[in-house]
Amino acid sequence: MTLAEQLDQAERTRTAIPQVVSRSGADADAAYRIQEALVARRVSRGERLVGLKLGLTSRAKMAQVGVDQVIWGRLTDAMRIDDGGTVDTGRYIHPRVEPEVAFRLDATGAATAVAPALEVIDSRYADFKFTLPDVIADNTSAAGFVIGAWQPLPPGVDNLGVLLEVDGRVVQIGSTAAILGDPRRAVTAAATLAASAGVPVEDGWVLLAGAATAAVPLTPGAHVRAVVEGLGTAALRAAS
Ligand code: 0L1
Ligand code: MG
Repeated sequence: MTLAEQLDQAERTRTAIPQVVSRSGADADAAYRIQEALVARRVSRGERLVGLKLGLTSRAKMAQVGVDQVIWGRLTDAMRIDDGGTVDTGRYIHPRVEPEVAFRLDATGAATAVAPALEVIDSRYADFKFTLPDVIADNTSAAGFVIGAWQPLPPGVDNLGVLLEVDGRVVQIGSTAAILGDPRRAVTAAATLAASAGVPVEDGWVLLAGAATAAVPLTPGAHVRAVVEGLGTAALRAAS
């Protein structure tokens, strides 16, 4: 089996695997090619590319997983969860959830709107442990996302308070400043990364700019909400 097939199978069977990509000697460039092949398998099964994500854009996230570079991945329609919708954690291996800011992009890669968001991440590696090439090949742990109501772009989004609530209790506090210093930098970074990878951005694509805090485990029955100052909320419920 190729490395992309092993990651695909891990996701589909909800079975964690060892760090096969770094063990193969793949570097970051090779890992992005594996990611492309992995997502192509999803597309060949009928999923549609709907956007991009940046990962590890904050120090909190880098410290949480011990990898210190910004990385990017691909979002498909199958990962979308309605705002306020319910998700079955049985779809995942060991899911975590984190509060984000999302941008809607036009075909030039420019942002046309902004929204509060939640990202569900789920490493396909045992114990959520990986190196840089492993996590890149694993499509940056992408698993699910919720977008709150789109808002017109305000003059600044660089220092908005962010809360992550679980069952009405605040479990993480952060600021959008944690996302590359200003989440708008994610828009520029994503346009550059997509162009260098030959990925044409489509009008209406979503960009998950990155998390404002560390991620927390997504457990059955949990009601999770991201609150972003001035932008509103994005929420999901994990089925019990
Ligand atoms: O969206 C993210 O920041 C996740 C990147 C991959 C690392 C992780 O699984 O936490
Ligand atoms: Mg994220």
